[in-house]
Amino acid sequence: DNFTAKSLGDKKEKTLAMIKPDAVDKMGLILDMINQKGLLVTKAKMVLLSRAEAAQFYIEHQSKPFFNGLLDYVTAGPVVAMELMGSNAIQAWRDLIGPTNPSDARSQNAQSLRAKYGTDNTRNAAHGSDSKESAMREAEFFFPSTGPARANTAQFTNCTCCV
Ligand code: IDP
Repeated sequence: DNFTAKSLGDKKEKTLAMIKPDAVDKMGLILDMINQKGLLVTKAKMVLLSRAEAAQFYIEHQSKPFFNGLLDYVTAGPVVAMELMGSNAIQAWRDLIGPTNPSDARSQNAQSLRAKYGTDNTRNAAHGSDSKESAMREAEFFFPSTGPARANTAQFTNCTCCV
């Protein structure tokens, strides 16, 4: 049995990915990119964030000049939040999405998600946690481990990664 929790080691790293409203119609293509990268989608949900929820999610940016525009953007339609798991999942997903600004993304690697589906510095198609701490906070934001929201949330129980 090679596929035990122990042998998986850092393959068990988790990150929080979010497909932003303007890229939700590309969800199938994005899931293909995730599969190709060898990452597992271990939780997923589509949600329309309230402005207050979006402000909470992006609290670290509350004093930035782009904060209000960012909230307008991420509340303009539903987002798809996913917990991804795999080897160095945080960096692997950030590599897949590319740099914040889609024009930088296009000049670095035309295949990245932001290069393909991003429009400008704000409307850049996707979010990815930037550290283990933010991954934990952001996964807890969308997929709380306690409370009533748990009741109708499916668990990825058949996966030996998730023991
Ligand atoms: P990241 O999403 O690449 O980690 P952050 O600096 O954490 O980038 O910024 C969060 C989000 O805020 C970005 O993804 C983008 O949507 C928006 N944003 C960041 N910098 C700017 C900017 O200079 N102008 C407008 N929007 C920005």
